Amino acid sequence: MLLLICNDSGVRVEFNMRRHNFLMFHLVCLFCLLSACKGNNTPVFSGTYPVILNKNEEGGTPGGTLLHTLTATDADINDVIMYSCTFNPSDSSTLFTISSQSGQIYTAASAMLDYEQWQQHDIYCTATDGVAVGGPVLISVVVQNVAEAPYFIPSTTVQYFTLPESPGGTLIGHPSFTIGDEDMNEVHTWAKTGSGSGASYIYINPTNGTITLSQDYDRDTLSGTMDVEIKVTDKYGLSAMATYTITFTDINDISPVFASNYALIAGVNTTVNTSFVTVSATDGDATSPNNEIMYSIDTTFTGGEYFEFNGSNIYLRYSIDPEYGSQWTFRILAIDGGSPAYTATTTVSVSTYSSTTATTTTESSAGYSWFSDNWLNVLMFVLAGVVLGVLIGYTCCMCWRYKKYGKCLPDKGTCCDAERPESTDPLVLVPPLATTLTAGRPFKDPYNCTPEPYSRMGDSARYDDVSLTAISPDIQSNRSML
Ligand SMILES: *[C@@H]1O[C@H](CO)[C@@H](O)[C@H](O)[C@H]1NC(C)=O
Ligand SMILES: *[C@@H]1O[C@H](CO)[C@@H](O)[C@H](O)[C@H]1NC(C)=O
Ligand SMILES: *[C@@H]1O[C@H](CO)[C@@H](O)[C@H](O)[C@H]1NC(C)=O
Ligand SMILES: *[C@@H]1O[C@H](CO)[C@@H](O)[C@H](O)[C@H]1NC(C)=O
Ligand SMILES: [Ca+2]
Ligand SMILES: [Ca+2]
Ligand SMILES: [Ca+2]
Ligand SMILES: [Ca+2]
Repeated sequence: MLLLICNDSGVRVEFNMRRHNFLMFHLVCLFCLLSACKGNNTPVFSGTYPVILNKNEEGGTPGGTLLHTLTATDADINDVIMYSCTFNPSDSSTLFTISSQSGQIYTAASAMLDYEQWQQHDIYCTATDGVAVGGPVLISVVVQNVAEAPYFIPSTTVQYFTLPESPGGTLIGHPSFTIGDEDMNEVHTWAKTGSGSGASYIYINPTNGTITLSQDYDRDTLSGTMDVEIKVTDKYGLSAMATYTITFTDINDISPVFASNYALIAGVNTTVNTSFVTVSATDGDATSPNNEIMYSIDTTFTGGEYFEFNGSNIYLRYSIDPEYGSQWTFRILAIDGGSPAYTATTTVSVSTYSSTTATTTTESSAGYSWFSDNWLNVLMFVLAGVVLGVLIGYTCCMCWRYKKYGKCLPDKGTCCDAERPESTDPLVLVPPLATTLTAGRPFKDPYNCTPEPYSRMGDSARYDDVSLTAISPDIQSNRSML
């Protein structure tokens, strides 16, 4: 009887055999030695496990990085040890490369650790000599988060917006990108960087990036294009920037304005078929057609057949015949090209005067006056005023005299009696006059007024001082008249 015991320490054979079985014994022993029953050692991992590796995600741990080298030993010197690993999660297998012979564990060349996807990869590895298996041991790769900047999808640096000139508060529009960010639980904040010509015109909602006008934008006074740089920042302070270029289009929000009403003077000799006035209006809008003006005439007025309107020019159609009127008033309309259109009107008054030339005048707010422009007119006006004043004064004087003396003009020779003071002294004449008068001395009349009898006498004579002691009847009658 043969008893074959195979165990780790070798082969022990106990037998109680018969000789004829001896050959059989040898064959069996040979078989045991050559095959399963030979003595074998199991590979043993050296080092301490589990191994925990903290590795940064993404670029923090580039592809091909050596993470760990497995080392197992086998007492059987000739045994070749092969390593193999399994992964938890199983998808992690694509992230790592294991060299089965060297036991080196690398990150895969084309893959990256991603904290946001898996925070930990457990790698269980065994070593085998082909018969016995050592392990498993655990290598844990713990992925560390790395802050990543937000980015625009699609990638962009400039955004364009177009909108009509608008009041403050108007929504400007939505950028054509969305924000991407690899980090978990991100919070993004929007802001202007402050650069760009339009920084003061834009409000950006800090939580969702909506942009609105912070104040009125008047295309009619501003250039129509502005830039504003915006920035979106994540909770780690990482940011992305883009420039918004905003274009404002002109809308028809301003009416045409006539400089003035027109007061015109047209004469019978004003040339027919030749413009005698050109009306003009302005429109404050920035662009065509909002600021283009078409003029037209409102023909619903009497005498309209006289006037032709072409472009902005007014013509006489026929020579003015004063028999058919001397005063016309009509309206000229200025209509801009916007949609809807705005209209302004001005009044044109035409009156006739008899002159060989037509004069046009405008009643403008600047206070232009044809009259004061002409110094000759002013001079004539002043002279006329002086003459009128003199006439009025003279008339008043006459009236006063009439009221006081009962007649306008004094009698001849008594012109100054009115001014003679009321004398209490008697007028003394000393006769005989003729004897005391001496030639060569002027006759001195204290009232500068010679009574008629004496003035007649003194026409050709010269007198010395005269004392009149006798009052002639003529003089007395004069005095009583006063
Ligand atoms: C952004 O937020 C403001 C105020 O909270 C809101 O009025 C607006 O509609 C939001 N915009 C978007 C695009 O969600
Ligand atoms: C003015 O023009 C009209 C039409 O254009 C013409 O019939 C008329 O003879 C012209 N008159 C003068 C005075 O030129
Ligand atoms: C109006 O003006 C245009 C150009 O100024 C001229 O060609 C046209 O003959 C005028 N029409 C009339 C009716 O005067
Ligand atoms: C118009 O002109 C003619 C000659 O050109 C002249 O004889 C006539 O007096 C003028 N008429 C008036 C009202 O000025
Ligand atoms: Ca981020
Ligand atoms: Ca991250
Ligand atoms: Ca306009
Ligand atoms: Ca406008």
